[in-house]
Amino acid sequence: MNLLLTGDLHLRKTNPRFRRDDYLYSLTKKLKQIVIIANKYNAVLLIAGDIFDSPNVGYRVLNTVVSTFRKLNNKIYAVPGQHDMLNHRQDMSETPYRSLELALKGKFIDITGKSEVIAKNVQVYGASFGLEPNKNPSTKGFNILLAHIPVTKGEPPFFLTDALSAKQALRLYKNYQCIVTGDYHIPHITKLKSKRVLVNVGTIARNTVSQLEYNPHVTLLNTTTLNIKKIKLKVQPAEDVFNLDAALEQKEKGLTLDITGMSTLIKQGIGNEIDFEKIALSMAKSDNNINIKLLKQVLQEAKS
Ligand SMILES: [Mn+2]
Repeated sequence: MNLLLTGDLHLRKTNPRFRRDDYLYSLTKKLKQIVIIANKYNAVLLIAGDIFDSPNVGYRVLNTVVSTFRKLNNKIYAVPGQHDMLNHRQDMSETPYRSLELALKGKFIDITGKSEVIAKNVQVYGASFGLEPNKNPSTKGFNILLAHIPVTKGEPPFFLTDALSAKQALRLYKNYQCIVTGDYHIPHITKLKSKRVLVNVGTIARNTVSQLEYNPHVTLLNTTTLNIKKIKLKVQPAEDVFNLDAALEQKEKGLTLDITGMSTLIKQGIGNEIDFEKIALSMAKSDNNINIKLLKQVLQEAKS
């Protein structure tokens, strides 16, 4: 059977910084492409969390997803990410994620903490953000783990304290033939000789100017042949959707520190001694909108 893998959709109606298009309209076009691709390949859609950017995205976003996903011929299996949750709580009863499940009853399956047979000898197990995935699936055959856990391609950077490398995840969840993860926004695939595979889906949305070169895609996987195909989503050129002049101006001022990223790092650092300089410089390295020279100057001045 065919599976279409995606996640980290981060649907919202407000524009991320420097985006100047109608962002929800652009996201909707991507959702429609995903539906067309899933139907073309007769695939079941797996969503590895963070469908919504926050539980407060509003009805327009919710209604857009409901009406778009209604056109899917097959089922959707999903787990919530922290962005779908209210204050990181497992109780989804006050979230658009739950409304989506109710609106698409029988079609959209929240597989958190559960498992389901989706084809002969193919089972999917789910773990939401914050829930430890089941290490011992009770079934034989092709077991799939769908989880919202941070998995990096190689060794995780120091500030992602709870992340696993793809190899670690494949070892830890060794009773799964296929592991599908969301949370870490950079997509990657690791395939072992033993015919086991990990797919970290990657985000479909370019929501920061550091992603100008990023090509959003979805991943098609056949459970029998284990063939994998990356299918690019059509997107508008970066210069049409981003206000590059404003981004450049900010870069010159050295002011585009990613505040959300910063606060996440600080939260992760609680309990340890927080080294702001290390954190800031490390973030600057991965974000080409930060003027490192200027940042160093500011840090130097702060210390003196
Ligand atoms: Mn995410």
